[in-house]
Amino acid sequence: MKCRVCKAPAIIDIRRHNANFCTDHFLRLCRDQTAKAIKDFSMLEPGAHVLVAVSGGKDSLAVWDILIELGYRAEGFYVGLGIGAYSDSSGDHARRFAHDRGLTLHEVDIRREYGFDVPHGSRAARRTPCSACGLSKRHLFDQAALDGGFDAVVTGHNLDDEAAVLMGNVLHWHTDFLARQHPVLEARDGFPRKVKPLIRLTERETAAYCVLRGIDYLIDECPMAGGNKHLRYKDALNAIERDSAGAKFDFYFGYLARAADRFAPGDDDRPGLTRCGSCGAPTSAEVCAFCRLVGAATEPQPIHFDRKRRVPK
Ligand code: Q46
Ligand code: ZN
Ligand code: ZN
Repeated sequence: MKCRVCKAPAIIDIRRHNANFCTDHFLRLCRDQTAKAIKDFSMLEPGAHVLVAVSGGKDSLAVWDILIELGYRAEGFYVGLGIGAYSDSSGDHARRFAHDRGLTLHEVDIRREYGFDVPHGSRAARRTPCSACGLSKRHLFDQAALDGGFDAVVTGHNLDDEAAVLMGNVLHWHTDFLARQHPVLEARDGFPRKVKPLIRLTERETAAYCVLRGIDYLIDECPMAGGNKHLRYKDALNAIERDSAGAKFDFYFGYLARAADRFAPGDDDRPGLTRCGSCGAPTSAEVCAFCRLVGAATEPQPIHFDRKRRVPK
């Protein structure tokens, strides 16, 4: 197996490119693919000042590393979600990455700052953990990007993530979600610009990128991801990809090129937004969804007594 570019021994094969690569040319491929996604979708101006949503996993650390290599001024933002040992470890990985490279990592701990954690707060608020978690992260990333005057929020979503979300949206014809499934969401109505520069790389490639760059990322999956249907869609897409290399790429990029326009919302379709009475974030209700979540998650819970033993159950 030889590198397509320099004919040295290759360390990875990429079937959808029908090619093998040595370490140097694979790393260059990852940077070039990211730069191409940024250029093709006009994601960022050269040297833009961006806030990377960092979880300590392979994708967020890879995109942060690649953006620095490509000359962007990238700072990280980490949200402590209070998911037991998983959160402790993810925070450690994010901090170590930033510290070793002299990069700036901003942090918010929702337990300390808002008085709840994802496992307990989601139960009290009667939401699934991923819904409470996603809502909290979106709100806090948006707020941090606006407060810090960043040009955009960057997330590490890769081709597998986007193809799996697209599959779910198409299977159930969630046309409102399809309308928003674009690698760039423009800033509007008090929301910051959001971009996904890793859409041309698979998760196998972002993992290989981290290993070859010596990036120590958190391998463990979040323990609350169990019921996540996107994992099943990823499995289904991987099964298709095994027989038909490039199918995942064609599915997602074909959608963007030939179908996404049909679902784009008109200006009249957007809900009228006001400011949250509590935090000032844009919202279509009196109080934004995050502030409602914080209220429900921190509401005192009734204690049920065991009458016989006269102790809390
Ligand atoms: S961290 Fe949060 Fe993910 Fe865990 S609770 Fe779900 S959304 S699975 S990216
Ligand atoms: Zn090579
Ligand atoms: Zn609010």
